[in-house]
Amino acid sequence: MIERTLVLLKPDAIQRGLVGEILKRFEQRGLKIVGMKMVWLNREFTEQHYAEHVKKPFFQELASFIEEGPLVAIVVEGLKSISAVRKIVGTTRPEEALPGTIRGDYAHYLIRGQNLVHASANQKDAKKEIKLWFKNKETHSYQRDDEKHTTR
Ligand code: DAT
Ligand code: MG
Repeated sequence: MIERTLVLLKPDAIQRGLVGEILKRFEQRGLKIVGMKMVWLNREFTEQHYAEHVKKPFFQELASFIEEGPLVAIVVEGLKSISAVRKIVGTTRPEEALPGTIRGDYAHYLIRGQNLVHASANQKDAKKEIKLWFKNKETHSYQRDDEKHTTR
């Protein structure tokens, strides 16, 4: 099933100059970027995005980090993209993430939630998060020229 999922290149990815490196991993896999923008969060929006974590002990640190600078939000489309993207991203704790994953290649310590990327966890979250982050007009259905080679 063709799905869409929300991915955030968190402020640490921008500060460390890893935006291109991270985008490349989705692009070269044949997953399609159908929405993209730079956003600087305020607390109200952070609480909406991380509603499930607002009461957790790590939330204040996570929120202060995610609001510290701009991030890049993208929508990624493709076959089973929700679970595929989570695999490309790796486990929440970078020290447990497999080499070859984004977190496993570029992070090791989880400091203030700095693990480079957010990716929707399941279909319900993906739907909710894309609606929160992108207006309908800000996502685009289009064909990539390489699809005749990479897509069934
Ligand atoms: P994920 O981002 O892998 O979906 P999550 O939804 O459980 O993980 O948590 C959201 C973010 O919060 C996560 O990327 C990093 C931070 N975080 C999660 N658990 C944490 C913890 N125990 N201590 C510090 N930060 C944590
Ligand atoms: Mg999550």
